[in-house]
Amino acid sequence: MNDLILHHYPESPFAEKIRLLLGHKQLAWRSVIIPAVMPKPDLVPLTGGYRRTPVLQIGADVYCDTALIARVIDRLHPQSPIFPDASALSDLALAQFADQHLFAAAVTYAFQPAGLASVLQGMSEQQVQALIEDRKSFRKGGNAARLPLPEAAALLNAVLPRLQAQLADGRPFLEGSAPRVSDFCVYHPLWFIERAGPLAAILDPYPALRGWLGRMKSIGHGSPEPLDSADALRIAREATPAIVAGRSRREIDGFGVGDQVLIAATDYGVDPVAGTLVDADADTLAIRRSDPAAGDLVVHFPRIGFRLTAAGS
Ligand SMILES: N[C@@H](CCC(=O)N[C@@H](CS)C(=O)NCC(=O)O)C(=O)O
Repeated sequence: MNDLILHHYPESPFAEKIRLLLGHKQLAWRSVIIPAVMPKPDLVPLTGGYRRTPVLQIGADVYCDTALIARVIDRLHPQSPIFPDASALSDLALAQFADQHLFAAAVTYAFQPAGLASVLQGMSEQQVQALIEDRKSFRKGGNAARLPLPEAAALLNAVLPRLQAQLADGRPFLEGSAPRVSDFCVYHPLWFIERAGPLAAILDPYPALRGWLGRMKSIGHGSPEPLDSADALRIAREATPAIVAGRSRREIDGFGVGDQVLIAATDYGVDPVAGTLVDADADTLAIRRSDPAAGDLVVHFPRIGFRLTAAGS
């Protein structure tokens, strides 16, 4: 019941961030492959509407967004911590920068015509069209526009030499001898660029960076075992959500435990999730909800990057 169940698909960079973290912790985990486009009929009953990739399920607890998923895995499996100093602002800042800006630049860069064939390898013409249509509606209502190519290239040209410089003293990882959260967050956008055929040459002038990419890749994915999505729903139905602390932030957000609320990402994939607020602190929000297929659940979100509103608003 306490198995870590990752709902993901192989081509997702954010999923790769978490697969690699599971490898870093040398964990066994269950792997549910979900569709890359809507509909996601066995995922949405778990999340209540959130559709982004990946999602972590532990019994009847569902964790959305890799910023939170990474913290949860680090807390439950504290060996080789990637947040050795939980209050360090530098970890949070570099992680957010990479997940948001470096990722956006990598996607625009890799989706140039010269990279498309490699990035979309194995997909039929029909699947490619479905992906394009899906991603248009995915961005609707969010505050993150797609980054134009000149800006994406400018960002990469500013960041890549700095990563090279940071690693040039021979340190194995960005902050020293062991990987921290920033390594995983910087890795997944560059992993995506590496998959973009001839466009991956943008990494060639940076040998220390290439060496670091190889070290990160060799961490591997731990020990995944396939799990059917119907079994993941059954596991949720048969489990009881972990008791959450029940903290309230009424004085800050205007909401308290017991309120009916909606929670939605602000950048893209903004589908709201409705439920009863059960926990809220500076870093996390959690709501309780029920679903006929998945039973009673608690769905958890990071606080940063999510909007909390009253149900019916
Ligand atoms: N901030 C989110 C971003 C996740 C994200 O952008 N995931 C992409 C895949 S890499 C996605 O959801 N794409 C649409 C989909 O899979 O339906 C996180 O850290 O989990």
